[in-house]
Amino acid sequence: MNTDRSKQLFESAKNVIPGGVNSPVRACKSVGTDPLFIEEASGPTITDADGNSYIDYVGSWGPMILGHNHPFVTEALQGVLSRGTSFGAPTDLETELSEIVIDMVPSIEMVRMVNSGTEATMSAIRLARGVTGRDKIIKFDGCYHGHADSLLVEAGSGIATLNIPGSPGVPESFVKHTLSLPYNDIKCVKKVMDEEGDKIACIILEPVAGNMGMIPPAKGFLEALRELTEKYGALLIFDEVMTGFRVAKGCAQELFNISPDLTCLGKIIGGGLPVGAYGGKKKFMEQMAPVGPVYQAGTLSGNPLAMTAGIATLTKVKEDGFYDELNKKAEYLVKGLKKSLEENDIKGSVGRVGSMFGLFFTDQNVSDFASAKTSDLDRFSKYYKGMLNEGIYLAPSQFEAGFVSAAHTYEDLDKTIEAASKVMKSL
Ligand code: KE4
Repeated sequence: MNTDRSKQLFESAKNVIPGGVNSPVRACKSVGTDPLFIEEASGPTITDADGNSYIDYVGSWGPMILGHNHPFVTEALQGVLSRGTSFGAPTDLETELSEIVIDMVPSIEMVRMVNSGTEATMSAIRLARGVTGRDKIIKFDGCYHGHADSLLVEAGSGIATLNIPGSPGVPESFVKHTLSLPYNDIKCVKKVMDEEGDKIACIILEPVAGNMGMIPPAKGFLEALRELTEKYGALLIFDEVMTGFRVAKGCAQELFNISPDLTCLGKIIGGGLPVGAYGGKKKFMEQMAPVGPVYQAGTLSGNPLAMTAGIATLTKVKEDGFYDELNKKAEYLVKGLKKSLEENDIKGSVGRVGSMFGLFFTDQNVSDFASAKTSDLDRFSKYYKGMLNEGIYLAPSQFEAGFVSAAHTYEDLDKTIEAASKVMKSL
């Protein structure tokens, strides 16, 4: 496959942007290749600067649940452009998107728009600390909640991929209040909460982990966190930046029937434009400035273009049967990927929650970051490169998840399964 143009563009980019990318995982370092530069995308397909097209399972890391360039979204954006791009003042569009989110997620009574998932989790944690007057927070190894200082400990996603334990530049004092525990380890959380639960402001987690590969919550794990946070007066924060409107219409909290105190959102609610959000019970959210004393702000928060893309996207996913149809496609793909492992006798596992899926090259049962790290990274990188050669565009890291969109056809899925079967033979 000719990727000369991408190579040229990468060389130029590296002169002016660190690593040539604006987000580390895009550099494809962990799979030992150079990134493709993308020219355009439409539906399930992404096309690089050399004109090569691929079936895309990254979907901009989750937002493109409708597929790329969905006419309902792009036409809405073309319409709102005529009003202007940003006012730094409230618009009806922010209320409209907030009302849709509140209607779809019962635990959210009030919501604040921000510009990224990082801002959403950072703000939710500040709110939890403000409400409880406590400093300590609990997160889980391998969960990634964006790059706010106090969260960069044992983070997943780019950190896991680049093997940066925490990160230079984050003072010890900024992370001394952050406890990071093994995901799905109820005994460990119970022990820590029994010992210092009255000092814990919140427990934050991905209800389905997607930044150490895809790992579902163990039976009873989410329930235990809900009980323990209630018992000790800590807030339970679901970071649903990835799972929100991905794994179910009402997010992971609907799927697992748990009502968190605060929820962080992003990705899909922006429909490909920069949006994050955090929300929850009014009694908590009204502690945020300008009503309450906890401060958070953002020049472009609630931007009309971003709101419009979010409104259009959520309007489509709300339609009857959207998730049933999408999840059937994901199930079909996962079954095919499982078969490709089995028929080639490759040690590995494939799983999904909704249309978010993951594949691990390990024979261990993967339930946390430690077991995820037993995966054969060399085999993963060969798989990644092999699939790319077959025209399948996957996340360039073992520690990421894949996403099926409503635009993927069964023909795309069959092509993907055939490619996987061919590539597995070569591993
Ligand atoms: P952003 O600040 O990147 O918008 O969101 C941070 C974030 C928060 N919470 C969860 C559960 C997330 O998955 C993310 C970001 N996800 C990664 C992909 N695993 C974004 C990709 C990247 O860093 O380039």
